[in-house]
Amino acid sequence: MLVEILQKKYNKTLKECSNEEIYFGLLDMTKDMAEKKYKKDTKKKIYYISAEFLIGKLLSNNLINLGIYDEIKEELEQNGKSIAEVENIELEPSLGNGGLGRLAACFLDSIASLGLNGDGIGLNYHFGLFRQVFKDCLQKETINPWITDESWLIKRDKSYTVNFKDFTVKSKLYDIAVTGYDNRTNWLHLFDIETVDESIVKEGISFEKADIEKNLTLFLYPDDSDEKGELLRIYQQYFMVSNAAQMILEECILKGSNLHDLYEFAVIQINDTHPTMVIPELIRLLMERGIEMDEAIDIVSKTCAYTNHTILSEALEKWPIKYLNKVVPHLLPIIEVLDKKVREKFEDPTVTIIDEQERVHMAHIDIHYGFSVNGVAALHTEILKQNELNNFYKIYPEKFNNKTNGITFRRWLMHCNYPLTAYLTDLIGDGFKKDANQLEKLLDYKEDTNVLNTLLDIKYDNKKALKEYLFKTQGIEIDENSIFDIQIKRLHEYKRQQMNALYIIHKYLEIKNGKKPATPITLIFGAKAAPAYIIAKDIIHLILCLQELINSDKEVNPYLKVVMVENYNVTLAEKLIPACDISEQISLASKEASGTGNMKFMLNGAITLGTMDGANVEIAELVGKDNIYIFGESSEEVISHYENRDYVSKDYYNKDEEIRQMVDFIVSDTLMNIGKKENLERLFNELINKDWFMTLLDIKEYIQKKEEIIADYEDREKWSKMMLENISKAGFFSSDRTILEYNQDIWNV
Ligand code: 73E
Repeated sequence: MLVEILQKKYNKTLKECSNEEIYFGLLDMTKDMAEKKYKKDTKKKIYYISAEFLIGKLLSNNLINLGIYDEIKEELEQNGKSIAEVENIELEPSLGNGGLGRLAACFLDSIASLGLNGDGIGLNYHFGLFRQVFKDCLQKETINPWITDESWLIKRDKSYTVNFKDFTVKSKLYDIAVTGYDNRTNWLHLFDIETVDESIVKEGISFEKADIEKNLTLFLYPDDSDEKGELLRIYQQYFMVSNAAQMILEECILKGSNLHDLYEFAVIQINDTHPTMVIPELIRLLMERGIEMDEAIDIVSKTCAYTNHTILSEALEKWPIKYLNKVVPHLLPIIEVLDKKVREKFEDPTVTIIDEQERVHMAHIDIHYGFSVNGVAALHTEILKQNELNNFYKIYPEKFNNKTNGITFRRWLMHCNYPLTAYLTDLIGDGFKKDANQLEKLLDYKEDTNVLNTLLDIKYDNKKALKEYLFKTQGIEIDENSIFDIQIKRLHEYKRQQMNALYIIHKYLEIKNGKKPATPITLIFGAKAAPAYIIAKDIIHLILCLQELINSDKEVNPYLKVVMVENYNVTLAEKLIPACDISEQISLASKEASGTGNMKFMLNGAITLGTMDGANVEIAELVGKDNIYIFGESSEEVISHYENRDYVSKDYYNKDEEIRQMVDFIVSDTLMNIGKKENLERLFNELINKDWFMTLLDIKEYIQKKEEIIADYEDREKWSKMMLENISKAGFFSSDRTILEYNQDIWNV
């Protein structure tokens, strides 16, 4: 079929086509096949609204899900072509920044793969999240264009009118097919406007924030450190949800809803608070269509469910009424009624929607006016119930439920780790591809030396593949015989990349003093820092300075190497994860709601070094304490430090010589000669005077545990057994399991 498409499109044979032509041929073919697998709407449908969908490249994923990957791979090989090179042509859509967006993408995959009728709704950001480049050991931001003339986007003939206070826009809709694995096709609906003007972006990623008609869908999370930036965020959110609400009502009416029964036709999952305005917007639209306000509120409350992804207070959105009035004044009368009703029913001032500072608490709207509130891992949900949202839990215990996150094994095993998938299929059959729990069959081989050795061999080959990829794409050289210790995630103080950096200093000083590790260690980082997050950027600066120092020190570099990959994204994650030995999951306990990287690493046979936080807790329960390396204070202890305000980083610094040595090194002449005084000093001061996320609290135990895991790496048999245990128990973290739970407890479609 591909041959015919290429013949028709380019008048060439497969052999004669360039990789680019083959890519575009496959694109046409796949889009066509996917469209044919679309099934008519069922009565009730899931709408997953999210500001982010970090979908990654789609070609291989779609070929796998359509069941033609092997066939195409072979056909290309027979004609002297490589699927990997064809894949390189595709640009990664940049529609998300981290776990929340990647989760949304995994969920869409599972919804379709389970044959459920459910679509995603979001925005078509032209430049998405910025592209990260390093210059002088600093992160710089540039645009990240990903939309080409021919792409996965399908332009639809659909448009809605969205009214803002001062002007009106007409939306246009693009769809991307979401192919289920051996199952139906659903859609990711991405809204955009015609008037966006890419040329207004000047140096880096700066642009005129006030010109909304030109910039509305240019960037994901434009810098919101000033008022204009915050207003733009509100414009984006309202544009997203107004389109969503109009589309949902239209579809439901078409299926026969009289709108009084909307909740029998639609369930809306609100992914964090970014889409919260869908609640007042739907109420408004129902009232426009003649439904009384009280009933409209009731209908919407039975239709919407909310997922909370974080307890970090800075991430819980609170929009000033003043700003909402500038953008969407027509929503305020509704929000005021929602607030009034809460005040009539409850005396507790902490559960109101509008606070004394005239700010609207978006999460409070979701909790009062949605029927379900879920956290994303067992510990996280407990913390929501007992601490962060306790006052709400006391009012609505029945609304709270846990849905431990998951990942799609199609992308995070079958696609990214072809050799392991093939080997597992040989050993235990391919049942695990649809029923991830069958990975447990691997446990039958836990004493089988042959199997254990093969797992080690596959890991080694993946390390070599990563080495080649990094050399080719980033000019970075690494040694496949070293231990690959990897920390890849958004850069944030609570994730404590700075603690890992302090470990590097510790190891560097040790090697300088003549204590050399048995096997060389390669520490790999990948992380983008939000453009306005100064300390996060300083941490990147520190890591890049250490990279430069260590990699050019002949005494140290045979034993230690530091690599920070540029522009970390899904494509890089797919190469890094299968090659990893040690998975760094070292957040301050209580702060990482779940984590999903931790699951991807485990599935690919990496061993976790982590705190009892987020889904690490569930990983530890599943694999048992002999197959994971846990350190650090517990979430209860950490929460009590915050309550009692009794953590003083300076005390840790003063009383411990070793800690002092590591921290002081940040501002040593050695590093100052490489890096920038301002950045290094700022980070140093932050660590000793504030350290809000308690790096120094756990650093000693961290170093100790890390030495232990590194020492255990030498025992190859023990290590491969741990790998096998981790792979076998990863089935629980399939997003198919998560989605079945969402459907059973929340959606009921
Ligand atoms: O622990 C992760 C979690 O695995 C959490 O930090 C992340 O969501 C993942 C999926 O559940 C998350 N991202 C955000 N909040 N939590 C967030 C908040 C504001 C803007 C962008 C992302």
